[in-house]
Amino acid sequence: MINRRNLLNLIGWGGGAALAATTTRSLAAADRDVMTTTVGTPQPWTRTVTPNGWTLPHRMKDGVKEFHLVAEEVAHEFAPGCTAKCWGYNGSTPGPTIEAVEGDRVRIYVTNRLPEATSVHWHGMILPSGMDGVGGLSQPHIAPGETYAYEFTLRQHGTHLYHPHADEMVQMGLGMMGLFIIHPKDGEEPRIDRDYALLLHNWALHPGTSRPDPSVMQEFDLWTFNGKVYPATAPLLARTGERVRIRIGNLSMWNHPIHLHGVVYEVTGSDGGRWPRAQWRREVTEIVGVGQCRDIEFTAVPGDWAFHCHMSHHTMNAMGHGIPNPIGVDQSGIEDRIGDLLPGYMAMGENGMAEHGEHVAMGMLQGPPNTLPMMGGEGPFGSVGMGGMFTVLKVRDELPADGRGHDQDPGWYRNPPGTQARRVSDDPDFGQPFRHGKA
Ligand SMILES: [Cu+2]
Repeated sequence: MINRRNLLNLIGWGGGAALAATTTRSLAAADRDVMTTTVGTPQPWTRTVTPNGWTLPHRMKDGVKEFHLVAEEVAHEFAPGCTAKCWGYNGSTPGPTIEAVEGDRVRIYVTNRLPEATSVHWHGMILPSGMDGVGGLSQPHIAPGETYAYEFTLRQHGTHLYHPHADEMVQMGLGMMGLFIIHPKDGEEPRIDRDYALLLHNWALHPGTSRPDPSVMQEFDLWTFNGKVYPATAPLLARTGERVRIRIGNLSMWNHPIHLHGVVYEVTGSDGGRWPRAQWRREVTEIVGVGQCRDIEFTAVPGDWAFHCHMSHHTMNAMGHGIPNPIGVDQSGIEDRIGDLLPGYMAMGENGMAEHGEHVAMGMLQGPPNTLPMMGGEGPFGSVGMGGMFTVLKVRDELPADGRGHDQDPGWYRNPPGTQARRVSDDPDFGQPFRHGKA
């Protein structure tokens, strides 16, 4: 029987990795089939989908699941119009998601194709000290050109991470990190219909440059879900009534309050696995601290729902720092006077900053090369005015059932009659609202 798993075994790692990179979405959609046909009985857990990312193929060897990571430089696109020379694994940042099951014995080869030494730490995992991947402490560093093998048994389940513990300011600042998902071997109730995983990161990719600056500590330019900024972040799809889990890991330099519209979700797990029910919390915003993982679950309700970090600067692209604040400042005449020195100068920001995005979209403003507008993304009713850590959860009645159709973007939601905000007047004096201090 040819299925995804033994197909990948047949073609080996190299071909498998290339195949996975090009057909991630269709493989993800087919995962559930594979898991049921491979072992004869349905797996009691649901495979994880990594939006904008991919899952690392493995092969079985003498009962051990073998994976192979390659640390290397990658050409990465944050969104069309903005690329950078980053570091990652197997051709991408974040690296591919490693997915396994509690009880598995795993052997993970790490080949170093970087110009400096590295190591891989398995973040949050219970393992022998010598497999913990701290260069110099638990092992010699992996020199350029060398391959090391890590081998251990997975004694837990949950949302975990991997990243270097060698020159980590540089290596993580340039994008070396990935998700490591371990499913519970006995399954979980209630069962998850769609399981998504997102890794949070920040990048000091200064306007006009193409190499992230690893020395920056706070003032980042780009904030990403799985290495993408909105509008390049893939929407998360679900069918009405499905139980959805979103796993969120954070290896950035900031804590991120992650907010979902449309539902009150439950925070149900972390690196520590799916928590006992009594520990679940009902929230609409959950801080995912640096080095933490959080799982949220909810029942999908139809609509287009914003899913984003609630730090307002984290839903912006190409942040400018230290610029003067012109809000409410009369700039009349300034344009002509500065225009003599700087042809094409536009005095903006007097009424807020939304016009920046509009002007860029209209082609009136040309930013530095390789630099995204501060905010972007067109919705069905105009500019969404956001970038960065933002995406849309799209829930529809008509999506395929059973967790399928992760790649079938249904377009924008059509609000049923009577359920959409509408204009009732364009007169500022409309109505008799009470306003503090006004007669
Ligand atoms: Cu944030």
